[in-house]
Amino acid sequence: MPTRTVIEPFRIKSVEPISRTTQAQRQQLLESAGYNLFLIPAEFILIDLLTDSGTNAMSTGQWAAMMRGDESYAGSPSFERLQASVQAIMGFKHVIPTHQGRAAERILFATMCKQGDVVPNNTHFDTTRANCEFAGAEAVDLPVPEALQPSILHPFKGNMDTTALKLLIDRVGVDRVPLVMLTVTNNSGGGQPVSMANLKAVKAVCARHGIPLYLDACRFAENAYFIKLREPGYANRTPREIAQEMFHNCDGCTMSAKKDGLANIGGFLCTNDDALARQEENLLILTEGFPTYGGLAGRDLEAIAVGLNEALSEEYLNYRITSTTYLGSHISAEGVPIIQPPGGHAVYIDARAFLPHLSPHHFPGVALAAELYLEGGIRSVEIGTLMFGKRDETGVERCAAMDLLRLAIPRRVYTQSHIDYVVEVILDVWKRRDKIRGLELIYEAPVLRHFTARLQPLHT
Ligand code: P61
Repeated sequence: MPTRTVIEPFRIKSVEPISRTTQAQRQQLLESAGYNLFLIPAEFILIDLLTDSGTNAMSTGQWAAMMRGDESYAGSPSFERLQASVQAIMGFKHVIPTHQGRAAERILFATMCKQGDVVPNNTHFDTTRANCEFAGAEAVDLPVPEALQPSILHPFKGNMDTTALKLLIDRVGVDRVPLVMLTVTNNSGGGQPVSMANLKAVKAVCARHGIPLYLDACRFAENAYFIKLREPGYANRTPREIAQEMFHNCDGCTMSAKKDGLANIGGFLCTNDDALARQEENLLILTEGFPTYGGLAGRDLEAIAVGLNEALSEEYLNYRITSTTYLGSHISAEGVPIIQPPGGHAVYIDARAFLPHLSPHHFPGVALAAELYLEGGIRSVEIGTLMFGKRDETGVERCAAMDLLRLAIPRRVYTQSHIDYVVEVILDVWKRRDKIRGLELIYEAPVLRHFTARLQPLHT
């Protein structure tokens, strides 16, 4: 078979205009947004790579399914279809719908954790960490050492350090570890996958201590496809079979359907534990809604039921992973430092290496995000000291382990020429990188500060 271009496995039926701005307008917009791209209105963004969450383009199959969404308050058949889809892939006994991933996290941690508990994860994403801490537990990240070295190649940089997990459980005592989580793929660590072998090794440690293992399953299909591509023994298995095996080794999951659910909103929480499920449903009723809709419209449940299956299509996953790699390899070929290899849903630029003249205290990831916007109207997100840094008791900033700039690719939204444009803009900024100034904070909220923070350029 000749090697041909991997094409987008869809054609475009409905288009959404995107608007250009001038550099002078963008400079003004940046200043009035306090150099925080979350605060720039979307109409002034040309290519939006802020997130792959909820920004997916839905298929004709999903739109058609939405039309049969049943909006009954209780016992909607749309919920039954969602439940059937989830159970066919994930196999869990209880499926509890929520309005998005973080609602599932809040209910999970509120039910399972108490003050002083410890929750290990390969790397908690920010909402997961915040919800865990809000429940009084300590969120501990246990990535493998390779995960913290952006330039080295490793097929499964999302893996958890199982030795560190055993040591942690021995140190704090099994009674303080109500669950262990694995984030697939590991978003904060570069969209890197977890291998099946690592997942099973983590499960074995958990099982020895009677601790349940939960997946933060947002990008489970992309993780399954990486296992197919990279892990010996899986090349001839379908992504669906691999996903089934992943979930079979777990006791529950949280899910944001805004990622590999290919929907624009929604999520769910799963467990095999009857008593826990009852408590979780009671909490759901208090704040989200009745257990057959959980804060979603019936049509949303339908979109997710179809989307979960589409996300496991091998042709779709091949296109998805190839197009993310395309962006990563074109910028890294010119010297731009990225987390290697490129992730599933995003390319992560190592902002500290891109801007070595900036101290991490001056937010190199945020400064680089501002420059990409100024240069070409591209919106990205910092995953670094603004998102994860913390002040100690004396008010001194403790920087994050890495300062990354994430270019997240919405699913089925942009074409190859959009991505070529992104490459050109990044390379133009790369050429003038030594002129880029750092930033200082002028406002920060007490939690999840990156959403609303305001910054200004440092005076030189
Ligand atoms: C994202 F700037 N992710 O990556 P929800 N777990 C994991 C996620 O990636 C995740 C959630 C749980 C987002 C959206 C986002 O500061 C930010 O449905 C691995 O968004 O509640 C979400 O799922 C939560 C972007 C979230 C951010 C927080 O872009």
